[in-house]
Amino acid sequence: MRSLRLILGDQLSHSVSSLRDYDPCLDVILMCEVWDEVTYVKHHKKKIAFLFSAMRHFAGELEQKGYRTEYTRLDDLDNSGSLTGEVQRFCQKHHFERVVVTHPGEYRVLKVIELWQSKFDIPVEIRDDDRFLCSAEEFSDWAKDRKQLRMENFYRKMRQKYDVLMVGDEPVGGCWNYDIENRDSPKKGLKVPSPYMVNVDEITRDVILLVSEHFKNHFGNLEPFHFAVTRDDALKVMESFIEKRLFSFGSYQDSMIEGEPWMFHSHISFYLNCGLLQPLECVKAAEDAYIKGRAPLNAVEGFIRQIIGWREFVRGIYWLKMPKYSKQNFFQATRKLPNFYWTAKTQMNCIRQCVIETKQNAYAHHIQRLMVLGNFSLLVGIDPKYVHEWFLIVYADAYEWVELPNVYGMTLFADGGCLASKPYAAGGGYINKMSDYCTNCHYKVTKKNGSDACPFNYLYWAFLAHNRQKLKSNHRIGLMYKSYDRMSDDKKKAIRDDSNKFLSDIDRGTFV
Ligand code: FAD
Ligand code: DLZ
Ligand code: SF4
Repeated sequence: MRSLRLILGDQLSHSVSSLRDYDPCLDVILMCEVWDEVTYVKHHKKKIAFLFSAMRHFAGELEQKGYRTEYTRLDDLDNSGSLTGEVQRFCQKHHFERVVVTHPGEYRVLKVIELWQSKFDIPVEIRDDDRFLCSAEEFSDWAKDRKQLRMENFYRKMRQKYDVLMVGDEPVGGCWNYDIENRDSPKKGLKVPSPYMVNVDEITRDVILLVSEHFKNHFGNLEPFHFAVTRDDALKVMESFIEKRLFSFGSYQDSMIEGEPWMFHSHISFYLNCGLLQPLECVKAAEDAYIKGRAPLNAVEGFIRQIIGWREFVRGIYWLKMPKYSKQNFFQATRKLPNFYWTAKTQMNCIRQCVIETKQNAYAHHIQRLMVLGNFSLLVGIDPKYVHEWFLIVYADAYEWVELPNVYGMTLFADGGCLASKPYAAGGGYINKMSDYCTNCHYKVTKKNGSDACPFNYLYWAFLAHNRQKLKSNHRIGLMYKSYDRMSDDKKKAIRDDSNKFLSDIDRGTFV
């Protein structure tokens, strides 16, 4: 059957299900750069350049392998500007008998694709995305009849299923989770290896030019650009992580150092999420390093948990709960996102550093996202839809299936505890323990109240007090209310006053 095989921008895997049973005599592959996908939110310039360059390289590889490939460039004159428009155009051009596509990563795109069958009067086959380690059906089976969905239980099941770090039915080392060993503060003078950098080639140079011409008003710096844009280079990034960073990944997983955006993290989310790397090969490479004695268990287990645990778990939640998931707002937060999330113009050094690095790299590591940028938006009550939009725009690894549950579930508790057991709220003490940001800050992290006190300190208590009815029965937060209740009335008033002033300055746009 003469088939149009559509490959989306995050489906850049030679093993992708839409390519299976490709008929070289009849079929054509379609990949397209389209205005709608680039602008439905105004993605970071580096994210667009990364994806377009990776798409162009992938299309080149397909052609070299002998696949007939149609590739629409953003500035092609006949580009209709949307996925729907491009599929329609090519269906007319080649008279296909069906469209084959792998299940998209976003609910929004799925709804668009589901309209094609009736719109174009042609069968549309949506195939499972089996590049993930747990299908939506398997996750839904696991979730069925459970009172609570917790990553830890899911993770253990995945360890067993894929026989990773197991001795028979037991976890290697006797424990499933070594998180307790993964909370070192950054030591003074800690040497962080520089990240693996790929040189820009002609294809990437063209794309950088294209993005700089068309998307001037999008957030972010295009250069320097050193992401991998091919599978070969993505593999090198992964190998370099295993060799140079994995050893310390566990210990410094939660640490932040000013001027060290990459720390001991792997920087592979860009490649995993667009299909250049596969999750199991990364997991196996880390396990192998442990077996060969090249990395300790706390680091290897921690890394593997992120991939077969968190990554699959958040995807499971996304497909289980959409579309209602994106409408939730447990704390009924309504505030707008402060402008300094775009400009970095704030005297709160932790936020300034994280925004500067995000703008430069389209990357920030997990604790910067969760405990600085996310924590602040939780404490001040920013409407989840604005936080979601920001996180989807600014990171080169952001697609809704992974970004939304991390923002709504893990960071903002907007889902009321479906994904996480408690809100990740923290005062300045946490940021001070895990980073050196406070040393260069205008505010004093040791001061709890007053105009020069660290805002996280009073905002934390004000957040708890304000949401008491909703949180008091949460056993992981309950203890904090005991501490709050022991405070004097004067102290509570100071927290309220500082917080109210801060929030009204934020609302007026006068806070820096
Ligand atoms: P490492 O720290 O080296 O971890 C290894 C891999 O584990 C990552 O590449 C990623 O694939 C996976 N992983 C780790 N944590 C998570 C997690 N919480 N959820 C899913 N996968 C995880 N990750 C994205 O891939 N895309 C996003 O849009 C995204 N948005 C986030 C938004 C917020 C508010 C928060 C708190 C987290 C978000 N994450 C997101 C998860 C995590 O921060 C990133 O996966 C990680 O920072 C990517 O950097 P890395 O590859 O160096 O990760
Ligand atoms: C994120 C993105 C961007 C910026 N551009 C394109 C594009 O031009 N063509 C395309 O096929 N995909 C693009 N994507 C990814 C999609 O917006 C979408 O996030 C994924 O395909 C998941 O459904
Ligand atoms: Fe951030 Fe507070 Fe530390 Fe300043 S003092 S860097 S605002 S935690």
